[in-house]
Amino acid sequence: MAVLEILEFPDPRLRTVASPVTEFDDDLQALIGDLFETMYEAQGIGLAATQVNVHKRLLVIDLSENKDSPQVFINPEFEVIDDEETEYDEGCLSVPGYYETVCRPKAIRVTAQNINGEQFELEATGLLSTCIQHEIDHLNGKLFVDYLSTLKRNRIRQKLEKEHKKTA
Ligand code: GNR
Ligand code: NI
Repeated sequence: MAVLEILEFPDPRLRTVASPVTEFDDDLQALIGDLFETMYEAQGIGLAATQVNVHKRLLVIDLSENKDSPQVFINPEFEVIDDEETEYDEGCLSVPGYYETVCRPKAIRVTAQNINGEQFELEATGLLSTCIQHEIDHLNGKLFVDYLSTLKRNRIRQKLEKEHKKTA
């Protein structure tokens, strides 16, 4: 397993729309292992393949305190089942150091495939709902900063670009 580099906003590669996973093979297993290792190392609760420059429709989540409840979603789709909105202070490993309130639909029904290609379905509310929507946005080239005002987004972009120049 390996810790992979996480792309940071405003890297244009984060805008790539990911393609469906079609092969449920050893390479996919290895990629999923790397995604978890990268997410745990970065102390995130979720990670989309897009963030490590792999443009496949695949994401991992672990919301547990002890980091012992890994969840994998391959080719995920969701529908809104309660369009009441909830607010959450969102952060993103691709926008390090910034937290902003984002409104999203409260309850969703998710369908996805597991590591063996088997279809499953679940309903999510709360942080799981927010996190799945945040990760599926990544697969579509979207970031949480896109929900903020242009002014806020540009401020964050400028500050991160400055950081990147320092460490480049
Ligand atoms: O670690 C993460 N925390 C988080 C907090 C609130 C809403 C969404 C997230 S996801 C984020 C990890 C990440 O960037 N996933 O794409
Ligand atoms: Ni993110």
